[in-house]
Amino acid sequence: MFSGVQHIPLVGGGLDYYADYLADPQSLFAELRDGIAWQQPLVMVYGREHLTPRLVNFVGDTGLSYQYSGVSHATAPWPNAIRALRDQLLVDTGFDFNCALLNYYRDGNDCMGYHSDDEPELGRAPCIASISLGAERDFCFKPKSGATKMQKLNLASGSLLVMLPPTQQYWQHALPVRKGVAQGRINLTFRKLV
Ligand SMILES: O=C(O)CCC(=O)C(=O)O
Repeated sequence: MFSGVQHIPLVGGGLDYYADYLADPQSLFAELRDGIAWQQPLVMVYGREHLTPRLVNFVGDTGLSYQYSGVSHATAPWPNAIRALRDQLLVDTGFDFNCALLNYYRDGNDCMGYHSDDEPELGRAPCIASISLGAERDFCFKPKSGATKMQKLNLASGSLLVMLPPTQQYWQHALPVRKGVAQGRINLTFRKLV
């Protein structure tokens, strides 16, 4: 059982951070690293095709699809361990999720640029719950308005970060390159497609 939650207020939103949400993150990391059919889609950047700088997969309830890296992807069935986490998140946070985007950063060269999870199919004010496994990585936030400074959190293995509504409306987040990180990290972002 996790020890507690830290609330981080943001102007226009807020974060709940559970540093030790999972008891054995390393086993789940190994299970997912070896068991998920990871993909590396091509993405268009300034008119040129590039491989996405991380591996991904998308799981969830049957029949859903989600647009990432410019392409629509249908859900793969929930792996048992991730479905169990989805069920536990409903108990612990009160938020109900029907899919999860999985990201595998093989080392500190893999990354994700600034964006908001604000696609129309997530509804007007989505909640995003993000579980981290493996290497600790910096997670950066900046307001869309540019009004306040960038903020940084170090996401621990086994942690849960809940980005509360309406954070996606006003803030962007990113996982920058960290050249010194040799270990892999897996991130599960639970979402609700409406
Ligand atoms: O890996 C992370 O912690 C961030 C993932 C993320 O921003 C996303 O999937 O939209």
